[in-house]
Amino acid sequence: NAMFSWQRTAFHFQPEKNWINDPNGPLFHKGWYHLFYQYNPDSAVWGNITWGHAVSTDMIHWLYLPLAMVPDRWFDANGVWTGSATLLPDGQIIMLYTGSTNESVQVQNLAYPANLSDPLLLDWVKYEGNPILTPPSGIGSTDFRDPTTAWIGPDGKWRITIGSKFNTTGISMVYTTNDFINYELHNGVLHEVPGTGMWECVDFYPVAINGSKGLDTSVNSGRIKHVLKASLDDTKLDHYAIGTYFIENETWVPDDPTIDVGIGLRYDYGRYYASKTFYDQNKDRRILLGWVNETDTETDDLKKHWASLHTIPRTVLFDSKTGTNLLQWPVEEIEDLRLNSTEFTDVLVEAGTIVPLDIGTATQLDISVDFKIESLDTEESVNGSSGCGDGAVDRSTFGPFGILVIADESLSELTPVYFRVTNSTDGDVTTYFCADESRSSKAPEVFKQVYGGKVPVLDGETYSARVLVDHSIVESYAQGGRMVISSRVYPTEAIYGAARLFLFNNATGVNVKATLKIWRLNSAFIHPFPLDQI
Ligand code: DQQ
Repeated sequence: NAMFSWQRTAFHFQPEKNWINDPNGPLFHKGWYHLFYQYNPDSAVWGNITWGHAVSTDMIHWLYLPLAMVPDRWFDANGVWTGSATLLPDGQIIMLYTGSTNESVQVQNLAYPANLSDPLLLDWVKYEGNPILTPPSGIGSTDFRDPTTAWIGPDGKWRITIGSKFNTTGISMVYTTNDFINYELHNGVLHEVPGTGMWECVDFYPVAINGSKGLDTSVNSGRIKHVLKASLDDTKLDHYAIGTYFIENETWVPDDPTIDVGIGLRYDYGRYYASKTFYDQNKDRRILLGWVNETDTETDDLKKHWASLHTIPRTVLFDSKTGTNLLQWPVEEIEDLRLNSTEFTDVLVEAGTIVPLDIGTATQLDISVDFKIESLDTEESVNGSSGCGDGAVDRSTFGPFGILVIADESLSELTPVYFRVTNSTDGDVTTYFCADESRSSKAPEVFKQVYGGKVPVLDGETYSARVLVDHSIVESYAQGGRMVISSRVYPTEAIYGAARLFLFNNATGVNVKATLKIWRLNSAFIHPFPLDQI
């Protein structure tokens, strides 16, 4: 079906057709990255949830494999829901996942590969004794899901954490186990935050305070911190916080209680949910995968026969410069898609102007841009319109300035990705990074939003962004990955060869200079694994 075919992405992971949601059980095994995912094999809306499966050697060029697990047992009859993998020191692979039972009770189940020597891990065995965990007393039967990757303590016991809620308090419970069959519930929670509601897809992992390597989930010594992430069911936002894990009493304490889980930082200030990290032992890095859903209508999704996608996998590191946030960055393998590049140096963009960037068709791009602002001398005179304001049309002294992506020649459709700097009377400079979808599509009934928030810019830094453009998704990274925004856009004019790229400066008080390197990106040609050839 060619309906809206220009909205299909070229290098983001999507199934061939139908509905996808959360990434599940990512792992690296015998030369292959494995991605499992929440998948409806029958329709472009959520339901009949099974585990789809794909492999890749670089997390970009994925190959679809047959379904890994389907809802065929009483303990997962209403869905094989989200789960995580744990690689044991002896080479075994443990897969823990949530089953929605025949009575729609959320339980945890154990599965493992039938044949570890198969690099493709095609066959999965569900443990006969499932479920291995049922909702503990005091926990609602539909508030108990998404087990994490396990980590091992000095006592030789493995731990997992599972999100839930108690009234309106979001919580994460800890279980210990020796064999992944018998578990003990720890008395007291790993963490809780009042008012944040049900915690889905909890993730918990160490990050090094210095250095550029990721850490195995069990690392708990040296100069490290622990990240706790929850996907908030009430708001559909992924919130993380950085803190310290005390294994002696199985608690985690945020560095700054005012930016605790669910009330502070987000992985992505756009459309993004149900993410999960894993430690990639192949390249010593921690990789973050996330789900981005559609913002068009369900009717359109049914017509086009597909819905949702995953972001480009991102490496995750602690930001040792700010000490307060993570850094996310597209995996280096995406750079293998780079075709020809065009460079622009110190392009002057005067206040109130738009400058076209002559790069040809602009539907698949990897953009690096640096802005220098002429001066920040005057005080900001912005009245009331702070942050991202009402979008890129909302002018103030020092912004917004940025780029217009997925724009047509006549600017009838465009998506500004931009910075806005404010300078208060007391001399505090604040920078916001934003993406404005409000003019991104002429199609009716598309949900269009202005996304964004504050991004730390340190002394001497320019305003820098990396933007990945792929037909109907724009992933924008500011200041080396301190802040990320993923947007879905549904152009009707700015499609195929009609899509263009522009610089803009809508500040009233300053000129800016932009330096860019722009690569056209190849498609990843994601397709079925040629199983008949092996
Ligand atoms: N998606 C799964 C659940 C999880 C939710 C069901 C988050 O396990 O809590 O498809 O998107």
